Amino acid sequence: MTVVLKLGGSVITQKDEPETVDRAALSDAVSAIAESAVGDDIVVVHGGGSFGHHHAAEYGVSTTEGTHDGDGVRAIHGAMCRLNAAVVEALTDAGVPAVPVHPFSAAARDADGGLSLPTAQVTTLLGEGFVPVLHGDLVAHAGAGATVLSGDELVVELAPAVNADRVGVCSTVSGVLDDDGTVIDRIETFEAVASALGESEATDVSGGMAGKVRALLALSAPALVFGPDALPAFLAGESPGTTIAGGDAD
Ligand code: IP8
Repeated sequence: MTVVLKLGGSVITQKDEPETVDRAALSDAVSAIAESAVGDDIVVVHGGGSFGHHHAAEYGVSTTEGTHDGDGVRAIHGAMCRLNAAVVEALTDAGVPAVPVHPFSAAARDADGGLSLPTAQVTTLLGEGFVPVLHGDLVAHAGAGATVLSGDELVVELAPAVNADRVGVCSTVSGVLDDDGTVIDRIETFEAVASALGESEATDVSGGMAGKVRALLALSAPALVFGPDALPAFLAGESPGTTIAGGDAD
């Protein structure tokens, strides 16, 4: 079984404290991964939380608004590398053969925003028994300098590259929520949930749940969106939270 797991930045960091890891939450996530890493091939991707987003806001950088300021690039990428080092270290301490992979060093966007992400490094590391740990980052962007590359975009690129059987998105909410705040059990088409998710978000692949759902529907592997408490269940092969059925090219 090959699994791509995204740990949301707001799950593993303290959102309102710049560059502060939520040690208890990270430790819980790491314990769950350490137990399941024995049997599965796992690629971990983590988001920015109070590391990347804090600096990205300071320099006005987003997935579409870039910067040519080298100080800004170093600040944002450097913060993400520090968070990545903390995640890799925690996994290592738990006995997981985790190794860092930094997307900024390899990926690029063309002038239309199209992402090119070499993945041979990740597939090879996985084949050699490592647990590659990638992170939301900056990416060289033709015509824009450097823009944000979100962990969600990485998940969507990586899942087909590693032939993932399952994709997990561990976020602070317990799934994709309906209008009335109930977790939607299963999503098969975007149309079925568009009104609940809000059309305005639908065009931004990395912003908001609508963009996330749209991108995950395009994968052939099922993707599950769930809260931190459900991570052990997901890694045990259960289906907590919302299952986004793969195969919808919409
Ligand atoms: O939290 C963002 O990654 P995300 C990374 O997955 C940066 O959107 C650099 C802000």
